[in-house]
Amino acid sequence: MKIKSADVVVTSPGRNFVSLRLETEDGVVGWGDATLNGRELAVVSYLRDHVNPLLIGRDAGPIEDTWQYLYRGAYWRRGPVTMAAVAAVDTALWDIKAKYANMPLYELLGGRSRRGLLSYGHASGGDLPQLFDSIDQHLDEGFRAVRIQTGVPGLGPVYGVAGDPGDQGPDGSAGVAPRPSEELWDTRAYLRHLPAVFEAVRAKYGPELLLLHDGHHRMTPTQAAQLGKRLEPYDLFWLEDCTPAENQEGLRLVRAHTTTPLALGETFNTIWDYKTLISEHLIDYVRSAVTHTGGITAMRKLVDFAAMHQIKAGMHGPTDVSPIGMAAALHLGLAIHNFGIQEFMPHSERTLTVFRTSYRFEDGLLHPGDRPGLGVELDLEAAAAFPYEAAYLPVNRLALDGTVHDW
Ligand code: GCO
Ligand code: MG
Repeated sequence: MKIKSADVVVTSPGRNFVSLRLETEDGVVGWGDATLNGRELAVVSYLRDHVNPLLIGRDAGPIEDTWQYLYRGAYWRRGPVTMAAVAAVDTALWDIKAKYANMPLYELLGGRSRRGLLSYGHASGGDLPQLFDSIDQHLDEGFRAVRIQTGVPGLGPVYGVAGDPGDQGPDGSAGVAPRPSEELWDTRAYLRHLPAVFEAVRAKYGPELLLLHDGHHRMTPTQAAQLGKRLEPYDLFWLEDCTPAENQEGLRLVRAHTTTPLALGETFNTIWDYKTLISEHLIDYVRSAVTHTGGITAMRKLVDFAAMHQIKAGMHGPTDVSPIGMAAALHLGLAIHNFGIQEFMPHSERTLTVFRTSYRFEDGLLHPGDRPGLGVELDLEAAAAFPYEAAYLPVNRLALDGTVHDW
């Protein structure tokens, strides 16, 4: 079960994806996702120049040992580039192990804990009629939960709302190079506007529909506490990334003032980033992706730690997580007990001509499928038709005076 080859595949079928392909001497192939939106080539180099040479000739079996070897052995720990690279190796090794066992990965992780994974889609609109159309479309597709984002009166395009130049639609941000687009922001205008949006949505759709919102790190703890309080009557499933939370203790203030459930962590990359948030139960859902948090091995430890504090998994699933990373989340989410919800932004048809998936979405639930391993194979020939395109995520500035702001 020795690793014979380790290769990085970069492809841009509408947006950039970085994938790691490991092959054992007896021809078993494992795939890992190493996509770090807007900084893709840094991970490519980390893998190609520093990690892959260490993998050749190494036994594919001892996954924990390889994880520790790459994490501790580098001396320089943590960080999004390192952890995306470690994640890709770890995920590819789990894919290989499950293929050897001839089982879908979730079986190796303990077997299923549920029929499928509750998932939420992104409903958005510049104004209420557009938002309602988008919600209706998601309901028609079978979603039982929707994330609600809208434009803010007086502001231009807002990230996360359909039509925004830096939007996370299926074909995302590819092509916005050579410079990030810039958007203008006004937190007070946003705070005045958002409660009325949720009031209108609840009035139209009733109490059952699960509603989420992403604050995208734009508030201070005080502003987040105000928003959480004002949204309480609308019974949110969660309010996501209300602050950047690098200062984990800041969430104490938010928590003390609102019972709106909080989700956080899509930009975090280790369990340490959550230490205070989890041990003091300052959040309700962990948002990390397998892709950005060191793989299945590390994500499993994180969700087990969260479980001790009644905190659930709500793994990040935007289109910049590749279908390989999405499949990894689905296998893990199916197996663990403390699963909460899975974000699901379907990839474009073009992306799915490169990544051959076997996961499915039925009646609002996602299922990873029953093929051995992750159940996703990358078609190398199809991938080669879509070379890398430099692309950036947008940058946010305050409308008042142009100060760079969190986004
Ligand atoms: C989400 C996110 C994404 C991120 C994107 C950055 O909740 O899905 O906030 O839209 O902004 O993944 O690369
Ligand atoms: Mg988010």
